[in-house]
Amino acid sequence: MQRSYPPVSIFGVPTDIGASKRGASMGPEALRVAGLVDAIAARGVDVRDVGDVSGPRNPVSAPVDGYRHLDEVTAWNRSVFDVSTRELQAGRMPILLGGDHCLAIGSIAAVAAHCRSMGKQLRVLWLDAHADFNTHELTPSGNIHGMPVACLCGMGPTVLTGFGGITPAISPDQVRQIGIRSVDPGEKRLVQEHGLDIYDMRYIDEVGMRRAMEEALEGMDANTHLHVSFDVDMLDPAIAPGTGTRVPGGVNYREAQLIMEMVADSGCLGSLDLVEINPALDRRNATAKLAVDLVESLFGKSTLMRD
Ligand code: B3U
Ligand code: MN
Ligand code: MN
Repeated sequence: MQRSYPPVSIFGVPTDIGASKRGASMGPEALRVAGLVDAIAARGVDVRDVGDVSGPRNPVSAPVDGYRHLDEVTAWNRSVFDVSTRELQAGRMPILLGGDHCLAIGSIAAVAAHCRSMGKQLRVLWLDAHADFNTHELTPSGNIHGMPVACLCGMGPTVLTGFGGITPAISPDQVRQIGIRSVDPGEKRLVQEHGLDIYDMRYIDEVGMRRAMEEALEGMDANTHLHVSFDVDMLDPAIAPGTGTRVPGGVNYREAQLIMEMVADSGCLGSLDLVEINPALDRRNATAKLAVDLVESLFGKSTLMRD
């Protein structure tokens, strides 16, 4: 099926400010070198690379009150929020090239505000090995890339929960998480308390990716904006070694393709984060190349007769 997509704006956010391992700051260039822009253009999409957002350097400091680099994380997310908002208002689909996953706070807050102003429903598909639902009290690391979903749901410092003027930006019932296999003990309790809809690896093993995705996408319609937040550590480290917090037993190549194809079939894709690629840990840019391959499927490229 030939689908039409809105024009796309790609922007890089070269920082690893929310992580403790360095290197995700090189992610945007790795994705460009792997041919992301041409791959999307080849799908017949009007795509523009609007360049990189800038922000403070990484001071590599210890957590304070449970947060590492809170001021810097706030500054980067403010810029992400502004660029995402600008592109959405121009009628373009923002694609954020991270950078670490803390940046989803700004991008999803922008999408949520935009959906409110347009009267659209928002669904967030969170592809990750981790639930990213920690708070400053629960976190084992102080790393804010382990907290974005909680911040978006209103649990976090006011500087990170207020983007877009409405707190919380989203509610847990708008989120579906796929690929989860590493949740900290306190985080697990919070996830359960808030009823987060998690399709963990055990569930995927038991029922298969097709059914998991059908359930995750259930209830969407033509008025739904689907935001995909893709942390590459969802993928099995055997195929995606270039990421900072590798967890064995992840999503395999075929399952990942199916996720992207089913999102494409929904016709609802409205925005995307591509985060946590760490070229310093990669093998010959394999993880960025795989991400580009998967993005092609997200934009409707499929095998055989379907595209
Ligand atoms: N849950 C752990 C590990 C983690 C979360 N997200 C990433 N790593 N990338 C934490 O530090 O919060
Ligand atoms: Mn993540
Ligand atoms: Mn992760």
